[in-house]
Amino acid sequence: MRIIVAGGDGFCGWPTALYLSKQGHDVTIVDNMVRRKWDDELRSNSLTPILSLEERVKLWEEKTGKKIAIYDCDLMHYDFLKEIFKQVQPEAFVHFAEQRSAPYSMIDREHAVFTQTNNVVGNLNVLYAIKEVTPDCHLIKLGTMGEYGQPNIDIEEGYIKIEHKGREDVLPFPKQPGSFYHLSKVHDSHNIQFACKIWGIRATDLNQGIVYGLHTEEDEYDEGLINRLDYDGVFGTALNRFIIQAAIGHDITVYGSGKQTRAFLNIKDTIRCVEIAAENPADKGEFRVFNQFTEEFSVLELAQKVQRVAEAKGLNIGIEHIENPRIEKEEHYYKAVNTSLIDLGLEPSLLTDDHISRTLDTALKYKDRVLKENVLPNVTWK
Ligand code: NAD
Ligand code: USQ
Repeated sequence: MRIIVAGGDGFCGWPTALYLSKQGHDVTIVDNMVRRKWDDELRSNSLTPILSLEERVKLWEEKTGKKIAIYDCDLMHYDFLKEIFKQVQPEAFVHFAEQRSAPYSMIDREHAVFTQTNNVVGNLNVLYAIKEVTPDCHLIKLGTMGEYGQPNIDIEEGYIKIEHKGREDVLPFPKQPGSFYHLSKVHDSHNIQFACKIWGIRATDLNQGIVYGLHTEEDEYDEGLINRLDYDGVFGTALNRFIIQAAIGHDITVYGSGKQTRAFLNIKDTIRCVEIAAENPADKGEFRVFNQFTEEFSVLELAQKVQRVAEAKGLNIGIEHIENPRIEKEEHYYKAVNTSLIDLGLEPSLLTDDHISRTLDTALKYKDRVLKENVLPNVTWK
């Protein structure tokens, strides 16, 4: 299958591109390298040293004989994007290419406006390119579980049957996102649903939970293929961040009580879910929503797991409950449905101590690269 992976230089996109290439797909990466520029802006870095995208794909070809084409293109530049669609004629477009940090979107007005413009307009351009060039192309869009927020009822996969004043309908599940970033994903979902309805586009919105992990089978070919790993207070996410904190001997930063519960999945499952979506495309005009996660944990539970695994390696790490920089519920009900991808063949890689241990070993290997001043959060919602 001819597949474009937009955002293929990023944390989810790079291992997905390698995996799909290994499976024999004809993969093209579209990315404008802006994630690397945000590191410069924030004076931060990836824990793992990463090669340039050109060097990465060259190394992949040397190791496997498989070619991945790359375009340094901003999805905001419609003419260039449309030209790429004409040249590649994609059958699937996997869309990871957005600003994905909630704290980054909450820094100030400029960052909120940038996040929503980059994400919403970029996604609209993709929808128009599909409509104008390859109307059969399946859009596989990365959304987020955070679109739903934490309602006091079970979270369904995209839609809920509502009975109201004696009538009933199946309607989009209510959205209560918790940052301007998460809101951008809600706006994207609405735009995609509308485009499916009016133009007959086929789309799958993958409402993904928090991704943890680093290694996949594909990075075993060479250390130079290693993925990026974020740890700072802006781009680092709960579990990975805690493992890196343990590696540098920093107390684990639990915001508030840590009773906040979220949906999680291993990066290996991210790539498999995208493959499953590609192999089972949505129908023409269908706006399909899958909840892409495998397990639910509270933040404190994860901190305790990391503390325990670190202790077994002789690292005594504390857990610090710091004042929550976000405005979010800390005590809440959380239960979400995630059966669609499992019904289509996903076999979850559940979180084990071994998994935490392996990521911790890599974090220990690169711990001297950590810029310690970036570990505590410095963006608040207030
Ligand atoms: P990332 O920041 O590591 O990668 C995103 C990539 O997209 C970067 O390489 C960046 O340069 C590129 N990009 C951003 N805007 C672009 C634009 N306008 N044009 C071209 N390229 C652009 O993020 P990630 O962690 O890989 O996340 C990928 C997607 O998955 C995002 O849409 C995110 O919202 C979603 N997601 C991520 C997680 C997670 O835990 N990482 C969880 C749920 C959903
Ligand atoms: N948290 C801590 N300590 C930390 C970091 C985070 O307690 O050091 C808490 C936060 O307060 C929050 C929870 O952990 O309650 C999750 O925060 P996060 O930064 O790990 O994740 P989030 O901001 O939700 O964003 C990440 C990705 C985003 C994706 C989202 C999936 O950056 O791209 O959309 O996870 S979800 O959470 O399902 O919306």
